[in-house]
Amino acid sequence: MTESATIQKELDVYAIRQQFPILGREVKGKPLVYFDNAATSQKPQSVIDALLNYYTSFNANIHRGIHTLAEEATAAFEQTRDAVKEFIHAGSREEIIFTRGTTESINLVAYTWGRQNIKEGDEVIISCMEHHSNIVPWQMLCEEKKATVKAIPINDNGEIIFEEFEKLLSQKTKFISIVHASNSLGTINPVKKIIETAHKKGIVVLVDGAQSTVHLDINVQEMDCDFFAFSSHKLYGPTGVGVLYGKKKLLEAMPPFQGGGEMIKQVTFEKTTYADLPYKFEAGTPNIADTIALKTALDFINETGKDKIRRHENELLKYATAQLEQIPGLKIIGKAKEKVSVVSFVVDNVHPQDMGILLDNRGIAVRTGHHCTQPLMDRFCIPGTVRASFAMYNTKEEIDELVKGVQRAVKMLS
Ligand code: 7TS
Repeated sequence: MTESATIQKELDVYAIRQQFPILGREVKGKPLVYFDNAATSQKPQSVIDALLNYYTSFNANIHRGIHTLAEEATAAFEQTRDAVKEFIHAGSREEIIFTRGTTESINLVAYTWGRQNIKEGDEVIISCMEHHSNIVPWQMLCEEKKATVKAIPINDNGEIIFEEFEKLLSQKTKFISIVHASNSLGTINPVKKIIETAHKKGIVVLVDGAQSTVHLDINVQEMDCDFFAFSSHKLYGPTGVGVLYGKKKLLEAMPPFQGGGEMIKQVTFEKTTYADLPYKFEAGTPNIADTIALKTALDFINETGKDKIRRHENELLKYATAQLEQIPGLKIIGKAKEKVSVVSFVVDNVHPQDMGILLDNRGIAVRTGHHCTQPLMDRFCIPGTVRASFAMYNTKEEIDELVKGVQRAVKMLS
């Protein structure tokens, strides 16, 4: 038995596939090959059942009712907070704030910590490979405050140039917001080293974990980040839920994000006092059903085993890279030493969108375009890429289909 066969057996990818009902469907008369996992992952039956179970058995608003349904819903909602705390190894459950997703988590920090702490002339550092959701909130903040956003350059492999990062740091630097794993390149950034360097200068750091949380072990205490943001829907969980982790001391000192119910201690027309953490940042009725089902998704990942998943995904990444690289005229964008399972590529004389359409005709779902990282595309002087991103349920046979599809498309289009 080959090494790769052993690894596949270890994960039992075919048993896993059985748990994702959508993988049984056809697209354009062909079995679906779903390679758009960096955009959103598919959901296992247990997550779908958790949603159904909530609405059929204990739908109620949380934190306010004393009746049985409200108590059950509140308990389930709060269990997800505990599960998230364990999943990212946070120090306390008060540091886990539920949001709508990574985008809202980053905006929350920009609007609260940012508005409170960024002053005229200050600098916020991001990198060249950020998703727009980790660029635009900082631009909006800096425009308001007459501060500046600066971007860390990257090399041709798509890796941060650390010396250039160090050169950007000055007395003016107040905040760094950096992606852990790039959605367009797959690059895993050395966030621990960045944080260590930043903290020596008293700079606060947010890590965008939208792409890393599903692939890597996350330990926010070991990483020592000040904030960490991610989305449930890229983690086999439902859409509409995200998490902001923040160090308690920072969260306590921050003003609330939105005002409303749930986030208050007492309201009078003269003065309102705010709720304790984490509720200070959770105004209004939250996304109860999807938050509850997020725990089921985390359980699913834990039961499958993150180590096993990572080994399998690394195998897929290696295999896809090697196969695709053999296609004449194809160039992989993003060749960092440390990568998550994302392969982005361009082909001479072939527009990514045309490639995407032809692959879809064969039932293969890839992402094409700039992937909400326009400055990164500018860095590589390309309009966009074709991106295949792999999850635990993908197989080498599916990659073979992709390679065949790309080869055919190249013949037709170039
Ligand atoms: N940060 C990164 C690194 C991302 O990849 C994404 C979404 C976000 C932030 C925003 O996450 P959201 O859940 O709030 O939307 N990335 C992608 C993608 O690559 N294709 O579609 C969405």
